[in-house]
Amino acid sequence: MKRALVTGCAGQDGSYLCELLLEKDYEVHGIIRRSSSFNTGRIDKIFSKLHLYHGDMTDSRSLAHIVQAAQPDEIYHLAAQSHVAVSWELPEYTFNTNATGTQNLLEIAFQTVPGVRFYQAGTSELFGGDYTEPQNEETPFNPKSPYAVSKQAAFYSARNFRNRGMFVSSGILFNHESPRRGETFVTRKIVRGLVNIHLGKQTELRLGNLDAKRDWGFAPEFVDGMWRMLQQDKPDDYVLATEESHSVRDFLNAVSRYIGIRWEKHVVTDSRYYRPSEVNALLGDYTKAEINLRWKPKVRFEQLVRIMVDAEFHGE
Ligand code: NAP
Ligand code: G4F
Repeated sequence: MKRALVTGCAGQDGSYLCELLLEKDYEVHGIIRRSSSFNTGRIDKIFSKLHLYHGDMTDSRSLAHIVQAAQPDEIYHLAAQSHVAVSWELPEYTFNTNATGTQNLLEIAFQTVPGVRFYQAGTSELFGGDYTEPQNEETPFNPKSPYAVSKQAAFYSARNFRNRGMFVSSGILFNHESPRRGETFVTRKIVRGLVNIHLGKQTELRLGNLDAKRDWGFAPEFVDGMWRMLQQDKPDDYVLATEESHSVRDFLNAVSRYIGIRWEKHVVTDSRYYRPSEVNALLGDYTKAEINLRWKPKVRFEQLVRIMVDAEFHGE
């Protein structure tokens, strides 16, 4: 039986990945954070099957203890301060968690379980959003937020450990969403807000830039891609995306059409949700993943919208 350690196992991706690994008969170890209220809602259904540890990416002693105890064959490093807008308010914490924390975890893994296979959660935010051509593994980085800077540092830490002989692969993942997406990310915020408005529980929805474009995929398919990266003969970097880009306004239109309401009557643009520097448009090219990993997304934009709206009405 293979053993996996998942950091950020209670997050959107972590929860789907733990389910996938359990289905594949892995022994799954996961790191959760101490919180004053319940923060394990996404993994409640599989809670008893997981080996859970309290830890924090800013506490390297806790990480050393956990890696030693879990003795993983594979590490999926997903824990991060993952909110781009919040990273301007918490730049130091974001860097400590995402960059220094990753460097420390890699060092600990290298010392403790040198044969481990390591997945690093990289992001399309690295590209900066000003390219007109689809972005792939060769596209230069242009990080535009404290979050993206921290993820660029983590990306190169991962590279350095690969150069030292460790099996370390980085996914450069474009946005991926699901009914488990955090409520403050734009897709879930829109779905939740418009469903609540439809049900008479909310009167308005406050949003920022409606013109930004993203390449939105379905999270369960993306965690399958992470697993595939660690099953290859050699470590490498891979873009996962859908090769379709839509604006926030398109997302509002699609949700409204499906629910049968007019968002224009309820949405208020609020400067609070604009960013000091915006990533205007992202569009990924997943050719390399399709060839090497045999990975291809099936859920397209309209279906993603339907999955999220249906779950908001009826539960997952
Ligand atoms: P998420 O839902 O925000 O989950 C992040 C997880 O990390 C949460 O469980 C969180 O704990 C945990 N965490 C945060 N700070 C931590 C710390 N200091 N120590 C330990 N754990 C900490 O994010 P996600 O969407 O699943 O994304 C997973 C990873 O992929 C992240 O690294 C993200 O940056 C990256 N990524 C995501 C996307 C996307 O579109 N979803 C795209 C590209 C890359 P709590 O549950 O207690 O908050
Ligand atoms: O949903 P978002 O907050 O996601 P963003 O910034 O693209 O980041 C997500 O995807 C990255 C991959 O590219 C991940 F690395 C990262 O961890 C995270 O998962 O915002 C999407 C777009 C932005 O352009 C933002 O300005 O939506 C725009 N937006 C407009 N109104 C809003 C809002 N975003 C949020 N969160 N809230 C709004 O009210």
